[in-house]
Parts: sequence; structure tokens; C-alpha cells
Amino acid sequence: CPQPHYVREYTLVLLRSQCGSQILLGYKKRGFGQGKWNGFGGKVEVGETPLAAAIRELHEESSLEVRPADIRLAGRMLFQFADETRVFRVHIYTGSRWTGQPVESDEMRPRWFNLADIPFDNMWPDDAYWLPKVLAGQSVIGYFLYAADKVTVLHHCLRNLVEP
Ligand code: 6OG
Repeated sequence: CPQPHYVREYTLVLLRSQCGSQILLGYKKRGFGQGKWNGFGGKVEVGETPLAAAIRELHEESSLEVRPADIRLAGRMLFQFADETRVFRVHIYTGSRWTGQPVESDEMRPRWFNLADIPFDNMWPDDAYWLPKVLAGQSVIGYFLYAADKVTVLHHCLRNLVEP
């Protein structure tokens, strides 16, 4: 059985154009996930809520500003790698209201993608499982166990979070 030694909290923000036909992704220039397209996010700091961390990381990586009421929790994912004892818990938010223009940062190069052209081949493989559901307006919880190669999904489970 997986026995995670510690869980690290992360955030991921996916912004959707107001008409709904495009999604903003960033090309990760360095660090974890380098060379992949992903939403904007990072580690939740001590004493910080995931929502506050999501807003802060989005701003640091893209210059965009969102208000807390303008993003909603769209999912929570647990990611584990077979050769590691840490577990990533990623809080996923979506929104379509912000202020500012996306600006390239040290970490991310932002770009709008049509929903039909999402670059799944250059994203974390788990995204292909859950992102279409989130884009369809569903809220999801999931678990993904990756092999040590960080490419092969050995096991996953994905459930819809039913809103009360
Ligand atoms: P920094 O190192 O930039 O935070 N993240 C993942 N995103 C997806 N889609 N799949 C994964 O599967 C992920 N693992 C981590 C969370 C890392 C950023 O990468 C996300 C953060 O937004 C393994 O501080």
C-alpha cells in the first residue's frame, strides 16, 4: 500500500476565455515539469490557504490578477511517483474573469489554446484524464500513481465531486 511520508499542497489555475473557447496555459521553463504546458500554480506556503496560494502563484507566473470570488475549486488531485514517498496534492481552480494581460515570467510562457488544440502530448499525462471533465464544468477528485519514469500512469482513479 502507498504510505506517503508527507503530502505537499500545490495549486493549479486554469483560466478560460470569456467566450469559453480558449484556455490559458503556460510553458514551464524551469523546475518541476520543465518543458510541459500546464496551468499556473505552485506550492501552498505555511499559513496560506490554497485559494490565496492559487491567486498569488497565478500573479507571480503570469501577472494576471483574479479575485477570490472569480475562481472556483474544480478539483483536487493526488499525485504519487512509485519511487518517491512524497505525495503532491494539487488544488485545481478555474475562472474566466481577471484583470491584466498575461506576461511571460522566469517560470512560465503563457499562451492561449483553442479547446480543440490543447497540447496533451506536451502536458502531464494525467491532464488528459481530468482536464476534459473540468472543461465540461465538472468538479473532480482523483489519484494518479506514476512509475518512476514520471510518464507511465500505473494506476488512477477519478470521481466526480457532486456539489451539494
Ligand atoms: P512549482 O514547482 O512550479 O509547482 N503539478 C502537476 N500538474 C499536473 N497537471 N500533473 C501533475 O502530475 C503535477 N504535479 C505537479 C502543481 C509545480 C506545479 O505543477 C503542478 C504546480 O502548479 C504529476 O512550484
